[in-house]
Amino acid sequence: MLVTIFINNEWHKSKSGETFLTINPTTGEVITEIQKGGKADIDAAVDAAHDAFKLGSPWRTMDASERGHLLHKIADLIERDGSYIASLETLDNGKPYSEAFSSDVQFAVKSIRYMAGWADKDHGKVIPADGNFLCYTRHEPVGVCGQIIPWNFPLLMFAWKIAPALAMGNTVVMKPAEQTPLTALYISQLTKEAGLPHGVLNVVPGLGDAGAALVANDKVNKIAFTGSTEVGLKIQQASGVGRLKRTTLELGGKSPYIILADVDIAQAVEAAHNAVFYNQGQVCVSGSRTFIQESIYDEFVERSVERAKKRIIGNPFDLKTEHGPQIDETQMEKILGLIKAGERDGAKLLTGGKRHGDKGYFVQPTVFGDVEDSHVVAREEIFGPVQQLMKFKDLDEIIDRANSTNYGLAAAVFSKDIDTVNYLTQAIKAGTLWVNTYNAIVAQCPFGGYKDSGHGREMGEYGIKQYTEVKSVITAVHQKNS
Ligand code: TXE
Repeated sequence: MLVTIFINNEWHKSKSGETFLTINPTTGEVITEIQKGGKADIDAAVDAAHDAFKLGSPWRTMDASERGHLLHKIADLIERDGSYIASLETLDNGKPYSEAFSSDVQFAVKSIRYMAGWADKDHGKVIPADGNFLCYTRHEPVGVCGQIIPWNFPLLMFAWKIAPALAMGNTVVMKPAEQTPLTALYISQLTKEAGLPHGVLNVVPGLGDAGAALVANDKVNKIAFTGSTEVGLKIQQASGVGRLKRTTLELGGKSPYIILADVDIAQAVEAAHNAVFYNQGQVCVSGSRTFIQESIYDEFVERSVERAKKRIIGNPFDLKTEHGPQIDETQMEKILGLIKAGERDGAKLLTGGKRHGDKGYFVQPTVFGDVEDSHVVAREEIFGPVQQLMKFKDLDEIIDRANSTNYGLAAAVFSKDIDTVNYLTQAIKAGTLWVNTYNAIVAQCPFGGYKDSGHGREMGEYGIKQYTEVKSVITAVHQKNS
């Protein structure tokens, strides 16, 4: 049994003595037993973060450039141990090792380095205020940040959350997803090795109740959450009980992927395939409503089915594998249930639709044709390898249909016609809009949602702003002479 609660740079057992199991989704077998953090452990972690944030503490008095330097050291250590970390991620999450190593680990490093650069560059302004005053602003850390992350990109979400918080001088209590605690725990140890002062980053693995205890704790100043819209709504409400906590929420999506008739069909089919099947479809920005202009629809459908049938599914440690298992049995059953609902609604099942094998939680790459907006598979976030192919005629029709969802996380437009592209990019409600590309998520660009996909932005300069308070300092100038 691992001692897995990280508070004040030390490892602890859960106060209740309880544990939970983390499972390898490729086999369904137990990887190890993890300490189950509950309210008492969360409260202890928050106390540690609160103490580390006190005025005059080593963290509060550290030069901003030194905070940046520490983040670079953490990135160096993740690079040093990159293949081990990628292996842990594949073991715990099931994603292909080739992607865990070349994408998740590298992008986590880039994201941390990007935020490290901001540590001593985000500063206030001197403002020409009316009257005999000197007015300037200070950008100050918000305080103790509770961060709750999901299982689809465990390492990357950990990096995305801690990097801006630490760069801006906050302290953190992190609650990783119960399905995938391993990489968060490993990186915690690396932050200690890098020299992060005690109490600045605390990590408490546990279930949803541990997340809820974090949101309820009065010493927490801000909550950053990535996960389902359902839990996001609860967090938003709980963050306003008694106190007003700042929140950033990155929630679900049902992103429209619009393909105009003028595209190179082969390229568009490949891009649409990757947009929905990447990471076994467990991506919040998954291009899960593929709209195709009617004159190319039949050919597009035929090629999409061919491509899905060729997707290489199997052991995620095999470097040829494109497609691993879903995260757990619950998610696998949810996906299979939605596929059945799609068939019941009258969508045409063109390939896949079933569990793959009888070990682990694999779902066959699945393609539905003739999907209508009213079908369940066109409305609900499936979070699995299920592509919805839908036909449209003209631009105004597709704008209405693309926007007719409560989600607004991402969208894509594929066309060679600049006027068409501009017409659509202005009209579609989404936090990220890709043109002739997909899943291009980069550290410098903000990421987040419209509508029920959340609020606030992560990454980029906008992401930094979510981790500071702005203080106006207005000083009387008694002898103004210019
Ligand atoms: O998410 P949850 P689940 C979507 C996707 C998926 C569905 C359910 O559609 O099928 O959500 O997945 C913690 N207070 N996304 O059940 O429950 C939980 O312990 C505080 C989209 O895994 O939202 C975990 O750490 N925290 C998504 C985290 O919230 C609570 C990624 C996410 O779990 C809590 C994942 C509570 N009351 C799923 N209840 C995306 N946006 O990328 C749970 N948690």
